[in-house]
Amino acid sequence: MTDRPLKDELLAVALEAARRAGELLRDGRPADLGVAATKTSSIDVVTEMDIAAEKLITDFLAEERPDDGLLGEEGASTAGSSGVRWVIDPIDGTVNYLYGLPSWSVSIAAELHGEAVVGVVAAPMRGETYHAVLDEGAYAAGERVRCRPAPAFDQALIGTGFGYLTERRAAQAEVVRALLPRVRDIRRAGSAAIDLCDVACGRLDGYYERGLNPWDFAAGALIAREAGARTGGRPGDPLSGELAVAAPPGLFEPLQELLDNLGAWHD
Ligand code: LIP
Repeated sequence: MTDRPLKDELLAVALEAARRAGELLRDGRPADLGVAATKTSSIDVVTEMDIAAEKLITDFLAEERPDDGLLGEEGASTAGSSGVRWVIDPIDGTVNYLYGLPSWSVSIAAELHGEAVVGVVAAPMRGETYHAVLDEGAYAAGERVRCRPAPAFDQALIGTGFGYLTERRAAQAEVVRALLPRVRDIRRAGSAAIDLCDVACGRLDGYYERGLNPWDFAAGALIAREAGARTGGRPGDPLSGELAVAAPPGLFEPLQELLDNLGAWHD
């Protein structure tokens, strides 16, 4: 059990870090923003703003909570000694940010002994910040949110995303091809953290993706669960890079089963 003062402190620190990074990214985006580097492929890009935002966040966290561990998409990695580890995606939806599309976010989660206890996702271009504290519900712009009740499967609006490697993208395309005729529609918005928060807010009925990293889902998955959604991977497995599924009970189970049968968990 996480004590009250610690929960309150972790939430306040995460909200302020996300606010500061979101402000930098929204107001400081260079008009001529380009690709600073690539990672797993030529389309897996990093900008100077990803790096700057992660530095802003990690410097702030080091001031506020110097004994905590860090794991960030752009390289932050320290063990810490407090039992708290911050899991940071400074820009989730980097390609959207690079192109000037609005669907990007700052995702910050605090884990205590490996369990996410606080999650914050700031979506500056939406003017919204989503947050959750373990066992205390999910909030969007300060208002309590709940996921939609499960619709009939063929009425479900499902979000997803794709990786950066050609072989994986080809396999993911086959899964979408099989799924699309069975559901209301598919949305591919480009930020896993926002997709998970959209499940929490009832703006998507469900979401799935293969190939996410911990920083993509750590905060958003907690927010989705605290809004009443189930999250997981293959049947019986937790949500992971192998497969991430999030949806309200009643939709989660048939979606998870179909995705497993379609091989959404492998390339
Ligand atoms: C992104 C994810 C998104 C996925 C993209 C990319 P990034 O994270 O949030 O769901 O479909 O391919 O991985 O790289 O922008 O932090």
